[in-house]
Amino acid sequence: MAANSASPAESFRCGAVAIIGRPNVGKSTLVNALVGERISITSSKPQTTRHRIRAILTDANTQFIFVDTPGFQTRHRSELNKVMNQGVRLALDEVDAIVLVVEAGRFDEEDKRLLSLVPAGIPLLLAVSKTDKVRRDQLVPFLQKISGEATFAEIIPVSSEKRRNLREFLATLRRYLPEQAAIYGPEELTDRSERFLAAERIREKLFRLLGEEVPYGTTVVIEKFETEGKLRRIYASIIIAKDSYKPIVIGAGGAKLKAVASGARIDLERLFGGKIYLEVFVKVSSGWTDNVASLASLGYD
Ligand SMILES: Nc1nc2c(ncn2[C@@H]2O[C@H](COP(=O)(O)OP(=O)(O)O)[C@@H](O)[C@H]2O)c(=O)[nH]1
Ligand SMILES: [Mg+2]
Repeated sequence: MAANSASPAESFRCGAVAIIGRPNVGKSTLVNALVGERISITSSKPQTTRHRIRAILTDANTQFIFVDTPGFQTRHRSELNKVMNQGVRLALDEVDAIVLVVEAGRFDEEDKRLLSLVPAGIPLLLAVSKTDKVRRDQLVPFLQKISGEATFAEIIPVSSEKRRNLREFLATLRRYLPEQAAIYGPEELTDRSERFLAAERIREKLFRLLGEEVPYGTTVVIEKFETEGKLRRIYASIIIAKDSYKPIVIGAGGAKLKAVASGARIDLERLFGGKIYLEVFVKVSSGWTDNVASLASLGYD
């Protein structure tokens, strides 16, 4: 993908860019739209993303390393949320630029609080997301208003859904990256393993297919991941915090669990480019979201 119009003779740039913003503003959707693959999971529910994840876009003269972060968590006061908030802070320490994402037409106290966490000395760009949801005559005054809220190096309105302004976004961002050789190979899309991506994709289906509360008390671990030529055999457990979630996750006649597994399988076959055999089990681990030891063993760092 030609991300910008710089000539090939220009020196190569490579850098890491943290994508931050309150839950649900469209950070993961933006990262996926930029790299052209669904690396990071998304849903209409806040706090879908729980881990820092790098998604990499390499073209002829730039390597962008996007660090998608969980939004800064305010909704549930659990150990899990504490761990996720630490993750956002850590992400900010190791990047060349920071992109704060806000939703077109909305800038409130929560966004302001995030702004106050941004370290000085790193270029801060503002991406105004979901511009397809507002009228142009509403967008312009919003952009004017928001430019007074902080010193943004750039303000770029985008729509991930309509792929509006994404090339311009990349071309602008490129200017803030250091001149240096690529860190990742040209084919690499993420720093995360297939195992991690598989667990995440199952978790995405739980967020998309289950009601309001249950997804926040569930996680997914991969018990076994075997590769035989182009076939991947994946055995996964859905870990639930309460016994009472079990019938909800399984559904009548197992229908819900089946929908979760087949949705994840179809996505993963596309992402990995090969057939997948997927088996999913449900296990109870009481109160795992509040237990520091469980969190560590379930892969929350
Ligand atoms: N209309 C519209 N919706 C979007 C856009 N980008 C993201 N969304 C939706 O916003 C919701 C949250 O997106 P997500 O990327 O998970 O947000 P995150 O929590 O900031 O990572 C999802 O339902 C997305 O489909 C966009 O450009 N336009
Ligand atoms: Mg996200």
